Amino acid sequence: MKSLSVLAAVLTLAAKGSAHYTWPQLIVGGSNTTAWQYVRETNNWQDLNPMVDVTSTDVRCYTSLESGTSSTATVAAGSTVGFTVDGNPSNLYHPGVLNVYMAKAPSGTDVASWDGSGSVWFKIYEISAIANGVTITFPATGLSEIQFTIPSALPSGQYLIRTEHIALHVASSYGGAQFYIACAQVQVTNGGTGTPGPLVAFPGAYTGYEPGILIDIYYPIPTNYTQPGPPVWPASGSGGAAPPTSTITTSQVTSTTTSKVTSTTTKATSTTSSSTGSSTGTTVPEYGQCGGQGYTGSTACASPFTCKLTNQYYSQCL
Ligand SMILES: *[C@@H]1O[C@H](CO)[C@@H](O)[C@H](O)[C@H]1NC(C)=O
Ligand SMILES: *[C@@H]1O[C@H](CO)[C@@H](O)[C@H](O)[C@H]1NC(C)=O
Ligand SMILES: [Cu+2]
Repeated sequence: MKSLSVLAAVLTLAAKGSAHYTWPQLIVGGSNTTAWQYVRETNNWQDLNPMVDVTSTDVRCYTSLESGTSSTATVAAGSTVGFTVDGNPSNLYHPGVLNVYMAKAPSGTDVASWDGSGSVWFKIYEISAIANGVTITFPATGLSEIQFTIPSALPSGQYLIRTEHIALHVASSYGGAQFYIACAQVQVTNGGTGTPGPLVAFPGAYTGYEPGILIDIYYPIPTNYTQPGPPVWPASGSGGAAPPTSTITTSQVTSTTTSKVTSTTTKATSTTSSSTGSSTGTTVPEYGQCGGQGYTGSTACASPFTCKLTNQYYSQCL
């Protein structure tokens, strides 16, 4: 097992440098604003790499290496704002889930000079995963932008908006989940009288061991998915943010039972072979599955990628 986790770590490193992305533009009033105008420039603005250490201060806004100043956009409570995705390619390429948090700058503090520390963050939007033990799907995957509503009950004032895509393609070992993060500065006008919450801190909100962060999305296919972080504020149905889509379970009892039997059987017949699939003549794209116990698809990777062992259940074209 030790060698497997070391290997997984090596593969995680090897996966850097391609298919990564940033969140440079705030979308206000339906229009893209200038890159890094309202969004604080993140450490990865050039190399596009994710951050993976949820205990680091960088899990807040990912700006420890940058000191660029950003402007503060004016947005009305109840209006729609968003972020664009830039990268290679310019969309949320990896399978993963999305969260958007906000935090209010203390009164008397200009949000432009506020670091977002403390238990101040509440979630206003999320796009979860849908799992039923047969398939797991990630509706955020492939989006080139996201848009969400500033809750109309949100009090007026200055806030940070933090967007986060958690990519889960190599998340089966601790530290494997990839966090693509950015924070924008906004002045919310025409606000309401709500009390946002629950409040969490970054770092602090995640340990990295949550079932939705430390997860093998490939084998066995999860029977359910638990979105990381607190519930969306305000709760679905009370106006404001779009309804959350977390924790959708189909035939949970049956799937769970089947899954347990399957994994017991698998353990009993454990093998070190990585690829038991048979080639079907088609090629597998980058990051696609190309082997693993029970896999019957193509084992040939599209050029220039090669099939690399992640664990006994999963090999991937990298
Ligand atoms: C805004 O940026 C997104 C993502 O890059 C792009 O898909 C969209 O076409 C842009 N919209 C406009 C109006 O330029
Ligand atoms: C699925 O649900 C079970 C039972 O509530 C839980 O223990 C497990 O962590 C969940 N799995 C995921 C991936 O959220
Ligand atoms: Cu990537």
